[in-house]
Amino acid sequence: MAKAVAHANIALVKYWGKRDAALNLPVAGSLSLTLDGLRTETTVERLGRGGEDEVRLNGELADAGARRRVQSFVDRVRAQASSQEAVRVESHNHFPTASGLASSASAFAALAGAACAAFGLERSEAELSVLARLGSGSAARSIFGGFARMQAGERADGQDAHAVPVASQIELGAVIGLVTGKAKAVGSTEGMNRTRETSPYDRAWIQTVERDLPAVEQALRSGDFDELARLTEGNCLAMHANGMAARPGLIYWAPATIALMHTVRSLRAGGVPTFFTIDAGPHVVAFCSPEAMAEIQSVFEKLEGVQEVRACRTGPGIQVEA
Ligand code: 2P0
Repeated sequence: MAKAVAHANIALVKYWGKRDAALNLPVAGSLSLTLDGLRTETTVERLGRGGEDEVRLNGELADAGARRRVQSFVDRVRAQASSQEAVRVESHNHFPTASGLASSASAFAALAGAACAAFGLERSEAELSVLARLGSGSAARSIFGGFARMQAGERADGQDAHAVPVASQIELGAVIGLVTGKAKAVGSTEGMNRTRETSPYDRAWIQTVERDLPAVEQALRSGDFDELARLTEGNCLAMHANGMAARPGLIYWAPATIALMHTVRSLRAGGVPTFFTIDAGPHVVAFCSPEAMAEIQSVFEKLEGVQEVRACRTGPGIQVEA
């Protein structure tokens, strides 16, 4: 039996648009921070026979949709190993209860590591990142700890579309304000495809990402926190503006989302080093210097509509035990 542990990541420069939907090839790159508090542990056991795989998520048998997604991912690993052996996959998400956070990133990163190890495939981090991307685009970045940049790549087969680690002078923590509400209406995959097909701003969005990526890397390298704040918030708002301009428009925010954004900005105006980002949902992530985490957490906890607050530090890359 093989086991892998991976952590979720939150993007500072967002992935929103695919050039190839089947292979999860992004139109542009992205850049994220892996976080320690959001962990997935996955084991893969070979069953010594063909036939059906067994998939358990958080102790329960997976529904048909989730099982198919896991099974078709493991099929790729079986093909690489020239095997037809069925497997038992068990995956546990150690996430806050209100979640809605990017669990597919840590899930497919951990599954890539555990499945390769179970079938005796030795893979580099770049190769694991290519494989994880086939499960979910953002999972490619969770192979690495700290900051990681996803490369869009140019090849049609996606072999150059993987993440790479990024050096930084800046250490960040993240305080996540989980907003009360129902599961998001439109999933990321559908949301990004709709945006690409119908938003009049999509070209400008891709150009924005191509400008923001090297600028964010430069800000991390030189330790320019204010520039990092300006670029990250701008990139997040541009992604959401692009989604809002799709037909029908995507509105991921709840009232508390907007309250949290204003709170982060007024904390920053008062000298607290923090800035926000938001994924395809209502929750707000306040990136900050680690010393500011406790203060931001206590401010977030008092806001109406905030159900739970989770503070995370920089997380490690994938750990695999064969
Ligand atoms: C990101 N998101 O860069 C962006 C920002 C959500 C908003 O990557 O279709 O679940 O599986 O490749 O990876 C979420 O998209 O999408 C995502 P698929 P994924 O983190």
